[in-house]
Amino acid sequence: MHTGASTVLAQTTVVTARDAWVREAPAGRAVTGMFLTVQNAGATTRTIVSGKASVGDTLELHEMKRDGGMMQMSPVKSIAVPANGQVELRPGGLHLMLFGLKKPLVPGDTVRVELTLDDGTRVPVVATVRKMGGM
Ligand SMILES: [Cu+2]
Repeated sequence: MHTGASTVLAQTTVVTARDAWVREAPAGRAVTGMFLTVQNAGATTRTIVSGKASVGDTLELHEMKRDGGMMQMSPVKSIAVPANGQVELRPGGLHLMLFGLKKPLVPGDTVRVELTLDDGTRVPVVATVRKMGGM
């Protein structure tokens, strides 16, 4: 049986995103957090160096750290995605921050984000907006 070009692996997608969600942003709120799991099926550790979102002006990579009893949030330069592993971005830890939202984000909305890796690869992410406090 001749199957022709049956190999559908047109893309060499090694780093992929899953379970992506964005915290809802009511009218008047121009900043929100985004959370997801990034998987790396490759043998080389990759790092996320930047990203952009369709709904906002800028995207920053952040982490939450406990600083003497207080949770403090600060930008980080990059987020490593270990070889043959994954990194989880979640509330209270590493996360993405969207700034300059152009309109309110309502639960159920879809947000498209593109992450850029250290080797120039772009990782498309489709995230769903979830209720505030719905973790
Ligand atoms: Cu943040």
